Amino acid sequence: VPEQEQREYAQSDRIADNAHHTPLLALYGSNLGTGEGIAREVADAAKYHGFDSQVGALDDFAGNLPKEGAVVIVTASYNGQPPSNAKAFMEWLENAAESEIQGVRYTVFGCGDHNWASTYQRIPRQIDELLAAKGAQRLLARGESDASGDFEREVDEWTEHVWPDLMQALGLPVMASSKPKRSTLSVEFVQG
Ligand code: FMN
Repeated sequence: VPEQEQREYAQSDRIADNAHHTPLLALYGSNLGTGEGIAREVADAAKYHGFDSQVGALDDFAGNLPKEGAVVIVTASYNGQPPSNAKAFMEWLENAAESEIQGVRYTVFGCGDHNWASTYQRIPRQIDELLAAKGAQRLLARGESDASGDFEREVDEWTEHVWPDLMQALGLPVMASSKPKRSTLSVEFVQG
């Protein structure tokens, strides 16, 4: 077996050994694909960190947020309103009973643009605040990126910190090498 293949085998073997199978649901509210791309990367990277992950649009989980594992929500805003695949989710969340929300463990990452000054990050902020107010457990403080700012750096920094921070918040052992191959992540991001 060539040395390269041996190394790859050892690598995937180590990942499988470390799998803890905690469920992780990455949800997006996205019209143009930025938030969806980030959520898909989160779901991919989650597998590397031993989670069982799934990805979906916020609207597909209106009334159905899981209370096991973690929920990572990535969303944009459009003139202060939810993206089209997050409208039903927002409506549900605004009216949801605490019993529907209690037990959910989550964190939010917002995609915004400071040129919409009065409604900058409005939807990620509202989701973060409504979930906390109704009794969900905020695992990590909300992150944000600004399409008219240093967008890529903000996304990269968040992506790098989210795994050790999330795993610590969930009481999971943080892997010695908890950094995914960053080159893979950024290649996927550019193409996504
Ligand atoms: N960003 C904000 O923070 N607040 C806004 O109110 C807001 N309104 C927008 C309205 C329009 C018509 C457009 C094109 C963008 C707006 N943005 C706003 C910026 C988007 O949320 C941002 O570009 C985001 O990255 C888009 O994500 P998506 O590609 O997942 O849809």
